[in-house]
Amino acid sequence: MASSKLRLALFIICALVALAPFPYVVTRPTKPAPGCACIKSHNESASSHIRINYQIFKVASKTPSYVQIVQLFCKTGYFLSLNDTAKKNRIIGIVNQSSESTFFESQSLGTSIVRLRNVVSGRFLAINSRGRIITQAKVSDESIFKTMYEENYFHTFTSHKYFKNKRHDLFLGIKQNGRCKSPKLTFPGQISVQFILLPNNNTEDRVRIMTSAKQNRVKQGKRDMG
Ligand SMILES: *[C@@H]1O[C@H](CO)[C@@H](O)[C@H](O)[C@H]1NC(C)=O
Ligand SMILES: *[C@@H]1O[C@H](CO)[C@@H](O)[C@H](O)[C@H]1NC(C)=O
Ligand SMILES: *[C@@H]1O[C@H](CO)[C@@H](O)[C@H](O)[C@H]1NC(C)=O
Ligand SMILES: CC(=O)N[C@H]1CO[C@H](CO)[C@@H](O)[C@@H]1O
Repeated sequence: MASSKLRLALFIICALVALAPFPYVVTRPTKPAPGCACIKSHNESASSHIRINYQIFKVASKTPSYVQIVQLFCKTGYFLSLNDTAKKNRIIGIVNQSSESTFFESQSLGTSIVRLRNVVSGRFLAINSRGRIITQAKVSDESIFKTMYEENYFHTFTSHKYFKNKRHDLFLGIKQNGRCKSPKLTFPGQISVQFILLPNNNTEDRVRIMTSAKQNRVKQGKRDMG
């Protein structure tokens, strides 16, 4: 009698052990990211989906083969512009076509591969590893864009280094309110990502812009030194 009770007890214990999931697998809490503010980390998970296009290293030529001064007019009605007095969101859309801040050097690095350098400030347009539009003082991989010629004279510009799902899906764009569109929220075919390139053929204009740009950079240099 006693031994059958013992056997039953053993059986129950064995069954429990066999059926119980490994507690350390199930109950181990997910590790919090080191030093994270939780709200931030929630949205930063979006940036972890940004991937690198390893073909970037095929961009052989680092010196542009061809340079042209252009203005980029977005289908939403704005000229791409760099406001270098603003600390954040330097890239904006403005409607004043005469503003010198709308002139960009389009530096060709190969077929459909360009850098866009704002003439007055000398800064390069770029998309960073978090999928945001930024500007940079120095040349880097992040300022390389692939440009595609779409129908009806429109061009698009996508990050050559980073992508979300498939290569070249982070577009430069200006929203209906003149602000930059987050490249992570862009899709081909949206009107906000389509630009007409207006080449500036006026030599006098060009010289004037370049001169004022140089003076600006000298001033900036002095400011940085002092
Ligand atoms: C540029 O930025 C400055 C400082 O934020 C702002 O006062 C000015 O209105 C901006 N210019 C344009 C054209 O948005
Ligand atoms: C447009 O930009 C030019 C050159 O910076 C400036 O002289 C003109 O006043 C601006 N026009 C408007 C409407 O802001
Ligand atoms: C500027 O030059 C391009 C080619 O170099 C030409 O197609 C275009 O018509 C010219 N634009 C103006 C306004 O002269
Ligand atoms: C807390 C926070 O900033 N949430 C935002 C995360 O990003 C999405 C869009 O990707 C926004 O809609 C949320 O407001």
